[in-house]
Amino acid sequence: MFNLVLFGPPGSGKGTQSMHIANTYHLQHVSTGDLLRSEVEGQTPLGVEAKKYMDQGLLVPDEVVIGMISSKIDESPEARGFIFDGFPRTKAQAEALDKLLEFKNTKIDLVLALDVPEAELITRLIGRGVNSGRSDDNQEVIVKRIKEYHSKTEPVANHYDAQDKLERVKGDHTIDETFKLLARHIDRYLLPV
Ligand code: B4P
Repeated sequence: MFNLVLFGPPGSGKGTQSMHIANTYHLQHVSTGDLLRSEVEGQTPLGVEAKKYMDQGLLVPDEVVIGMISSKIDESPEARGFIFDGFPRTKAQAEALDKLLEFKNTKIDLVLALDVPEAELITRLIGRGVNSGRSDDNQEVIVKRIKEYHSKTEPVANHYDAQDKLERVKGDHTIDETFKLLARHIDRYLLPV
């Protein structure tokens, strides 16, 4: 089994690249953003709670997200591996994921961190907001999400750097060019299917 974390600030292209990677390498795509949005859409108790945080550009509490991930992994026992998109986003989530995977006799193999300048992130997210209707893609909330990233999520990179699993990739190229840069790292572990 091969497990990959795609890491980066809001709008760095985690969701976009994860889909390509999941298709190319036959990995199970797990996006906490998508899972949370589907709970919000279904107006489940979890979704109603999560929406309060997401609409303000804040991270959803760790225990909510960690529980969701555990059941998602259990749904695909035959998977070739997982690509975690937007998770872990705090040190507590990273530690919980390490424990969870150890319990399932597996581990994170590689963490690819997308680097994109802040001005480009804001342009992309405002652009996405025009079409997506996402309530967290407006300038005021985007600025809060980037602030939340710097204070709570950036330290997760150190967690994986200390385990010698972190590779940084420039993510301000076109979608195809960025994918090629990411694939170079993945190819060292796994062949496309
Ligand atoms: P997410 O859904 O994870 O979304 P994101 O970080 O905003 O976007 P991503 O990096 O995936 O960018 P994308 O590919 O879409 O999070 C949303 C919210 O959910 C969080 O703020 C938080 O509240 C909550 N949440 C999620 N996970 C959580 C967790 N683990 N713990 C707590 N809370 C959590 O790309 C953005 C745009 O750029 C798109 O329009 C795309 O088309 C464009 N784009 C991508 N690559 C490009 C390129 N190379 N060139 C030009 N444009 C590009």
